[in-house]
Amino acid sequence: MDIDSVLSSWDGENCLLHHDAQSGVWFVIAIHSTRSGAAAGGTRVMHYASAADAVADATSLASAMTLKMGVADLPMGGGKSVIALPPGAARPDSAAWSRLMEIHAGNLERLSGQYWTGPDVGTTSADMDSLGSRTRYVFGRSLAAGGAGSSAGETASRGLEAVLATAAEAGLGGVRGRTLLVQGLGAVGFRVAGLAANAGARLLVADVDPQRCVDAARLGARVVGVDEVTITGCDILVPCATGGLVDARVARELPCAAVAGAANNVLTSLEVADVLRDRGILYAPDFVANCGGAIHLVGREVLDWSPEKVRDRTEQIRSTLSEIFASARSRGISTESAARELAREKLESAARSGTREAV
Ligand code: NAD
Ligand code: PPY
Repeated sequence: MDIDSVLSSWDGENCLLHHDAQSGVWFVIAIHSTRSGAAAGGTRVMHYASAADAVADATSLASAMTLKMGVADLPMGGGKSVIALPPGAARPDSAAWSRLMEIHAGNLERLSGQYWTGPDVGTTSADMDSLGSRTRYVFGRSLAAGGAGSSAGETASRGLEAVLATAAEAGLGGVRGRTLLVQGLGAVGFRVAGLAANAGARLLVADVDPQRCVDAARLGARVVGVDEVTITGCDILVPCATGGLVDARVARELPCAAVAGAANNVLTSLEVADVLRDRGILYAPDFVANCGGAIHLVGREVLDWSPEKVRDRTEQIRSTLSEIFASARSRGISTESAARELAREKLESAARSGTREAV
C-alpha cells in the first residue's frame, strides 16, 4: 500500500500532508466531505508503521465521520486528523508534544475553517486547549477554557445504550449476567466498562497498557491478553480501541453473539458485515453507536444546544439503532449496509431541503 493508491481509491475532497523532518512525524488532515458544512472529526495521535498507513487511517476515519454527521442529523461534514509518530519512537516529552500541537494548529489555520478538530485516540481536552490557544477551529476544549469539555462521557454513556439495544435485539435481554469483553480502556472504554459493571455485566477487558488493566480489575473485570480478544468467548464484544479489529478471517471465527462498541471503523470492510450477518452475529454499526460525542460537541459548540437538548438528541441513538436493526432484518441485508443507507438518505434529504444550517 502506498499513499498514491490510498488517495486515488478514496472519494474524499482534500487531504493535507505535512512531514516534520525534525521529529519524523507525519501530519495528516483528511477532509471527506464539506457538503453539509465544514468537516469535523477528532485528532488521533498514534504510532504508525508508515505514512501510507497514517493516510489510510485518516481517510477512512474521515469517511466514517461523514456518515456519522449524516445519521445524527448534524450540519457538518466529515474529516479526521492523524499525527503519526514514527514506528518505535518514544512518546514525545512535553516540549516535543507542545511543538506537535503548534504544527497541527498551523495546519488547521492553513485550512481556514474547512476542517474543525476535537479529541480522539491519544488526545484530550487539555490538547484541545493547547490547539485552541493557537487556532479557533477546535471543539472539545475544557469547560474552563470555554469549550464543551470532553466528549468521552457522552460517547461512553450512549455507547453503553447501544450495547443494551444490541443485547435486546440479539435476544440476550439486557447485559445483567452477560459477559462483555471491552477492548481498549481509554477515555471512552474505561467509562463503558464502569457503566457495564454497574449494569451487572460480567466483564472481560484488554488493553495494551497494563496499568489500565490493573485499574479495570478494580471494577471486578478479568483481564484478557490483547491477542486473545477475538478468540475469547463472550456474549458481546465491545471494541473501544483503535478500530480494524474485525476482518473477514476474524469474523468467520468470532465466538460471540454480538459486536457493539464505541471504536471507529471496527470492521475492515463492508463485506465483513455480511460474514457477521451470515453467522448470526449482530453488529451495531460503529458510527451510530458512537455518535454521542459528536452530538455533544457540535450540539453544544455549534448549535448552542442546552445540555438537556443534547441529552434528548443523544437518546435518539437508541431508536435509530432499532430502526437500522429492523430494516436489516426485514430486507436480509447487513446492519452496516442498512446504517450506511440511512445515513446517505439523510444526507441527500438535507442537501435537497437545505434543512441543515451549514457551519
Ligand atoms: P483513548 O486514547 O483515550 O483510548 C484508547 C485506548 O485503547 C487506550 O487505553 C489504548 O492503550 C488502548 N489500545 C490501543 N490499541 C489497543 C489494542 N490493540 N488492544 C487493546 N487496547 C488498545 O481513546 P478514546 O477517546 O477512548 O477512543 C476510543 C475509540 O473510540 C477510538 O476508536 C475513537 O476513535 C472512538 N471514539 C471516541 C470518541 C470520543 O469522544 N473520545 C467519540 C467517538 C468515537
Ligand atoms: C468522533 O466522533 O469520531 C470524533 O472524532 C469526535 C468528534 C466529533 C465531532 C467533532 C470533532 C470530534
